[in-house]
Amino acid sequence: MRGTFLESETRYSNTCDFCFIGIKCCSADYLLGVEKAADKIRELSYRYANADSTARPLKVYSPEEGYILKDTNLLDYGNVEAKGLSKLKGQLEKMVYPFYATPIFVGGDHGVTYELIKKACGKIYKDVVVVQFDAHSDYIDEYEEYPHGSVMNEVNKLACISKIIHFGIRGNLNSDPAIRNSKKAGNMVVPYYEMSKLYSDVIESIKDKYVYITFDTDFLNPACAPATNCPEPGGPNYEEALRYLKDIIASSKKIIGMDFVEYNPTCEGAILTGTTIVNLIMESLHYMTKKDTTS
Ligand SMILES: [Mn+2]
Repeated sequence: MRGTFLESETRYSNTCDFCFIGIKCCSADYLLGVEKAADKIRELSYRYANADSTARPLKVYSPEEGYILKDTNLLDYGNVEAKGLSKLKGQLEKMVYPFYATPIFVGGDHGVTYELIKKACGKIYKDVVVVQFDAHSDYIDEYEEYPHGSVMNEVNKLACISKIIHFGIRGNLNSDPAIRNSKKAGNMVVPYYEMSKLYSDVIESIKDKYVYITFDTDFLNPACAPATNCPEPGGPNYEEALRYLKDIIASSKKIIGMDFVEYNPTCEGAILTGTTIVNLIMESLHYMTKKDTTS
């Protein structure tokens, strides 16, 4: 259907494995623009949709992996729209998507992730490990003032969550007390400069676990993803990000949900950044589908 992610269907079917859900929500005025992310991602995904206007099977071809999405059953749920986080909470509580589908939430600043994780866990999943791809720990203690910078602090209080892995943090906007508090709470801090050293520990700690992946755009090197509110110099490129996603998806018991946040299409470099995210989503869908069909 025109205008959806990869022209996918919007109607429910019992074969739907993944649900693309747009989050039109911005938690603070100084972050405005992120509520436009989901629709921009849909628009940019159009070039990968089938040229013959069929929704399925998706004929996205990669020289390395072949037809990556031919067995992927994806539904575009549409948007959840809310002015502020308390409204988002209400909207998500009302929202019903197929319980057997893995939600792929797209849009918003990082503040939205708390409600998204609650929704993805529902009453079903416990002992969930959150892998946070991010340049910042987002573990400061000021929820009211900086909801997107303290969101992981809140996530840590959720009963369904057993551990957070702050993956790839770097740059000079991090906070020493935040990192210390998170470690004290039993979480794992993986700075970018130690990623190769700690990588096997990361993979080990998610092995056979339910995992939720939250992907902040600023995790990526701004060379491939500049359109975000808090870009940080340096950091992983696209291929590195793909490898991490691939390994984490393969080692987990199941990915119970993903979100892609902090993309601001009103910033410079919106097409490049959005196209990078479209491809991260497509590849993640591919890795998850492959895992389902081989395990
Ligand atoms: Mn973040």
